[in-house]
Amino acid sequence: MQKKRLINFIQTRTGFFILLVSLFTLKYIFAAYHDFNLGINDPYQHFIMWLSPIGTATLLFSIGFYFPKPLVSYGVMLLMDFANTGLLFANVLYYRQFSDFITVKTIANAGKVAPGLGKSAVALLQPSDLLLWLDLIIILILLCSHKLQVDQHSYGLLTPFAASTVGVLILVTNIFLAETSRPRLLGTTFDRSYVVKYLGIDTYTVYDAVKNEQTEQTNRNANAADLNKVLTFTKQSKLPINSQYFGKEKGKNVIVIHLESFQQFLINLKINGKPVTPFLNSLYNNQHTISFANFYHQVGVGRTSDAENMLETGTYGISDGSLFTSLGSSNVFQAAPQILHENGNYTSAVFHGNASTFWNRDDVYKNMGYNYFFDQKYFSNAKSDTLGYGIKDKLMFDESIKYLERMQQPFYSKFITLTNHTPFDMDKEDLDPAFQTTDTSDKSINNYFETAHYLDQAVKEFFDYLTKSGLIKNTMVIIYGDHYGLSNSENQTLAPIIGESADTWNSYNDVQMQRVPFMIHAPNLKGQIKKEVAGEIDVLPTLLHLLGISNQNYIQFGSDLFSKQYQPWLVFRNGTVVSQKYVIIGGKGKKGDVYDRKTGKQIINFTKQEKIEINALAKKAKKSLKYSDLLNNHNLLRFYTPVGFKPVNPEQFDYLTNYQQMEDIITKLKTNSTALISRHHGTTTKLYKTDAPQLKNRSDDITKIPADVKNNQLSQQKKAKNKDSKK
Ligand code: GP9
Ligand code: MN
Repeated sequence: MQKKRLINFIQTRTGFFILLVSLFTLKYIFAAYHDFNLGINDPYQHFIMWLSPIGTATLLFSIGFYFPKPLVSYGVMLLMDFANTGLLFANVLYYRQFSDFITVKTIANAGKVAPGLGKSAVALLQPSDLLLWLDLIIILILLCSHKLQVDQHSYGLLTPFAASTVGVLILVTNIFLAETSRPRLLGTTFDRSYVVKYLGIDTYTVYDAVKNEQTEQTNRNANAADLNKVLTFTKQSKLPINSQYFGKEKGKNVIVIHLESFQQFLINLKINGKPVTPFLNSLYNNQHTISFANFYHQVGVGRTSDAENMLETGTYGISDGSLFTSLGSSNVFQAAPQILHENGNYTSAVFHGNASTFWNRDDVYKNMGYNYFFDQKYFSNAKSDTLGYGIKDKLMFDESIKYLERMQQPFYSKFITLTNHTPFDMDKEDLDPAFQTTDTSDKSINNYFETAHYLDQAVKEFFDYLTKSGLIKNTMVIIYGDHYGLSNSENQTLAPIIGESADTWNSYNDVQMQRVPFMIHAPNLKGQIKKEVAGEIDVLPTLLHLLGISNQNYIQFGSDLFSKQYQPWLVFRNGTVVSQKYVIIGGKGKKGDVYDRKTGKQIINFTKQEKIEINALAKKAKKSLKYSDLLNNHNLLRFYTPVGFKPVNPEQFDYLTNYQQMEDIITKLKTNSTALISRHHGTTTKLYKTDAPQLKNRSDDITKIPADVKNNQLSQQKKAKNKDSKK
């Protein structure tokens, strides 16, 4: 009886419509679990994902409902279903190949990708794909054979309208739930897969199209005249070189160690009588390290990606999101990897244990000219080896060696650490029993010292390897903290631990907490601790000059810190300005409050001279951000190619075959190969010593190349196993 009623219901137009929506939803949920790696890890997220296809499918299919003619109405509903299934199917195939979702830009550039994809498209098909089309095939057969009747009633406008309204309501609920689970999901997208996870493929596609159109619109409104304004402005920051430092590290390898969430106050800090970071302390004071005591991060909401952007390009992040995710796929970059490639034949690589899509790195790095990107896929994904965003730092460094030693020298390589990331969790086995952390009411603070201590040990192990392998002799190591780890709301609890008072804590102290380490270490450098204020924006010009590459023709907003004419000042992304003399609070703080930077005293009555200086600084800072935004938001570098620079062709990079590419080059170059493994006549991985407990009783050799890396089969299977590695 029940069955009969159901069949009768399906024979109505409303029933048919609900059938299509339900079947599509089921297919979508199947694909989401079977084909995508969305990192869904709590029941609430599962629920949101199930909901995500319903709103848009209801809305789309309801269009067919508005047509009065029964056949047309059914036809349009089916057409919408076909189109929506096609979009899902295309994403499934694309994801299998690229571990990413299709963007509007990808579609626009389909011509460039299609030839490669075409060949492999058939190979990408799996029997399960049939499930995505099966419902439509059966429905068509049933309709054609009249087993399923077309409802001949006329429905007017009310029912279709009700159907669309339900669709809109579900969609709004979906967006609301997504925002509660992941605040500012759409405001500051950091990963396409997050948008898909919470809002589904359809909403993601519309969102991406709108974003793309906004970018194009802005680009259309820009012209070369804007570029000249930027060029004129950045000329001011170009300072005469200091011959004592210019070219001092010419031809050397460069290793950048990106210390996640690492703040300067950790340096030389003791907790319960023990230093938190003994190794970094020793490096800070090392006779061959130039350290900066007053180096500030300048990131905005793009956090890590903003820090990376400043270091790679010498331009600021944007004011309203992450430049990497908003503009990184489309903008033209003149970034360190390509500059070094063109001026010194450097090979470049990034090592980072998170998924390649995070912060849109897979696109951005190609546009910057990075030869290789070793992401999550290249590292162990055993449960005990990963935490939070990805592989634990000690293992990341250890497992990187087999790749690093295969890079042709000189290389420019960046290691982005992860373990010291909020909420600073650690597995018990990784804790150092000899180090006792604080016991404050704030768990993050207590945890922070433990993860920082762990990171310190990881960096030490890596340095020991650099020394043993001899790499240190021809390498310049740059170490920096990307941004704060503890937020301003935690500073008062932290105050007594760092010898400050919670009662007198103010915005000046918050600004001082934004200091992060910046150290340059090389055997031929004379160590010193510099007191001048500086910021992340200054790293690239400084680095280029140390390598003997003039930054004269590049558009960069920072200055060479070693120039005798360096004027110490910097601006935060929120507008706060720091100079040698002043801290001028901007952004959300009490606007305009000015402090004496050295004493921390607020300046209330300004002398005439102070007023002039402060106004000039504020004006310069504002202009600096303004012109950087003009440059980046309008993609102005497409109008400008400096002498000696070759624009990057991102198409030449394929991060799925890094290992094979390096091997091929070594084979081709034979005795001319400059890779460490060639020079050393064998692997150096055995020189790496770590106390990581995960490796103690492991029978398989972690230094071995994983089979899928070796055979270039880095793909779905490995990713699928990796479900819990995302936040
Ligand atoms: C993610 C890692 C952390 O891959 O770089 O990013 P953050 O949250 O610090 O921006
Ligand atoms: Mn970070």
